[in-house]
Amino acid sequence: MNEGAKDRIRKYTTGLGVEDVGFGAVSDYRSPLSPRVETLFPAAKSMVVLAYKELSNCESENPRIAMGGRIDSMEFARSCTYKVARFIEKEFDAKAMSTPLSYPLDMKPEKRFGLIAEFSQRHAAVAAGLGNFGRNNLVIHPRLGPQVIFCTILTDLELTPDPPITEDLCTHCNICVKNCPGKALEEEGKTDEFKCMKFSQPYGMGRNIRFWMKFIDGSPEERKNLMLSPEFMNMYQAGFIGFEYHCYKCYVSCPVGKKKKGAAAERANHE
Ligand code: B12
Repeated sequence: MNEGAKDRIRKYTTGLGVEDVGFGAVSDYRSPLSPRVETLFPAAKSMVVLAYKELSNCESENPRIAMGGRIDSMEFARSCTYKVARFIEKEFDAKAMSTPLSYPLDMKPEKRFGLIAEFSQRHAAVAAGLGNFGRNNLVIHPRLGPQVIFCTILTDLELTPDPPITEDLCTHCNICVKNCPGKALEEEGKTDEFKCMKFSQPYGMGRNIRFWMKFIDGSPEERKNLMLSPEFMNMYQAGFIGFEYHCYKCYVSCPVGKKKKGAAAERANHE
């Protein structure tokens, strides 16, 4: 029943176009900062982790094109996650809960104002045998590299965990460290969040706080100008999009999972 259930979930999931799926035991989930899974879903036994390959949009220097691709991936991911969770509930008479792909986040100061998730997707992916941490602090998938986003479904269904990947997938070339415009990866095993966000989310919370501080102290004329500034318009847009990412350098500079140069052209010539 167990392997049969896994096969059926895998077949359904990949049939939706999801790139890969891994199965992990809740008891193997070890996130140093996020709460224990039992506090979210006491009966949870297994994690079904879905891996979604990012489109090549993230390679574009144009931030609208890059973020547009991320929005597409996230919408696709959210819809598939819901479908797979319902499939598990209906087919196996089990309970299934999705976990947030990125937000909502707990904005309390002890959660570093939304920097520590309820559930760490990277640690779940590692436990489900989908990859391991690279020098860029991202989880590298053996076939797809780090350009993957993860989303996990928790279930009370007992599923045999997939074996963890023991091979080090990072080539330790340090290209990600050199390519980070914010110098956020200098310390091994730690992303300096604020240095990262200065480039990855230039219209996020930091900018909002600075903007509104300026607004509070401004004269009526300065306030009017601030409301009509591109800065405000960009913040407005980032607000309705949700988190808006402007930097993908640690993601796209990684050589792992990249197609060999000229492979596409060669394939096209053979068609
Ligand atoms: C908050 C957040 C951020 C914050 C803070 C990042 C951080 N320090 O965790 C900011 C805004 C800076 C950020 C940036 C980015 N993020 Co982000 N982010 C999240 C989010 C919502 C929560 C992460 C969290 O809870 N962190 C707190 C805890 C888990 O971190 P931690 O325990 O301190 O772990 C850190 C270190 O200890 C170390 N670490 C932990 N264990 C181990 C083990 C080993 C062996 C090593 C070497 C390191 C290591 O790595 C972590 C990074 O600093 C997750 C989604 C989610 N729910 O998981 C996405 C997520 C981590 N982000 C993701 C991505 C893609 C990005 C960006 C590329 C932005 C972009 N353009 O998309 C950058 C990459 C920055 C980087 N290289 O680290 C993906 C990662 C996918 C992947 N392949 O790994 C996630 C998983 C979203 C998703 N659903 O796929 N992110």
